[in-house]
Amino acid sequence: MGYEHILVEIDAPIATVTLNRPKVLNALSPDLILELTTALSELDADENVRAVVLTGGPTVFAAGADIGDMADRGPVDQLLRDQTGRWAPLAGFSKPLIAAVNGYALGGGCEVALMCDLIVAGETARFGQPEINLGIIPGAGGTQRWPRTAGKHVAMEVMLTGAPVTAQRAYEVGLVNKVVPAEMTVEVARRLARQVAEKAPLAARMAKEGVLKAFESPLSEGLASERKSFYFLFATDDQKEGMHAFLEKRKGSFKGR
Ligand code: DAK
Repeated sequence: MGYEHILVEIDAPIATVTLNRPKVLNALSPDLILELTTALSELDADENVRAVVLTGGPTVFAAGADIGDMADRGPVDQLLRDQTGRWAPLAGFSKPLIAAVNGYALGGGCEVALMCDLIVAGETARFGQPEINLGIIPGAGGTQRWPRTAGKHVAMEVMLTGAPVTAQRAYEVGLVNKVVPAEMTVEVARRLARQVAEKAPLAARMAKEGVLKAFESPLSEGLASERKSFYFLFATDDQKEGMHAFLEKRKGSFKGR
């Protein structure tokens, strides 16, 4: 399918999705969100793709939801447009998803980055939730994912002041994995994606599921779930391949089976 607001490049085993509305700093219009979630659903189903990089390109990640599109809407408009599952293909993406962030990641843009599994930030990156300046609050998980990632007080500061944090501060509070020169952001994220894509895909999937489960469940439930995934992986060809490859002193070749 051809897209108007995003670019999708597949270079198996990785893919890169680039948000592409530069004139409005990649503001997340409903059309862009639909294209993004459609593309992610397709990439999730494509067995040749094992990890995905999501970026806004060299200067901006995304300045948030499209304010022009929201300004005169009422609560019922929001409710009806926010159909269940609007963000599900992103939040529920089963493969490793790596955000490559340069420049602003604000509002919904920051929430999109927070839904990714790893974040590579260029030195120019700024992460923030400025919704309070518009008389609203985050609506795509910001109030929940910030404290779970960076802790209560950083989350409060970001929500209540509306001021973004720098890439360096985001790194220090554990929001991002790496800070790199801005011109390297996408390349470093792709390198990371290729590294992850070499691993056994089902193990990567279960590892991701396990970590996300930690945010949703009591410890005992998370541990029980982890154990079941662990047992399950012994039914895969890739577990046999991985262990025999180790014993035979060669690199494992994983098929996702
Ligand atoms: N929406 C629409 N247009 C935007 C935009 C946005 N979020 N951000 C920037 N633009 C446009 C500007 O209007 C400007 O357009 P022209 O004037 O050239 O036509 C162009 O992009 C360049 O922006 P600036 O001239 O302002 O550029 P600066 O470098 O001076 O400033 C800035 C960059 C990022 C600091 C500034 O543009 C800014 O403050 N932008 C707004 C950031 C913001 O408030 N973001 C939060 C939006 S609220 C939901 C879930 C989530 C959400 C909503 C619903 N549901 C579940 C239903 C999320 C809400 C939000 O994200």
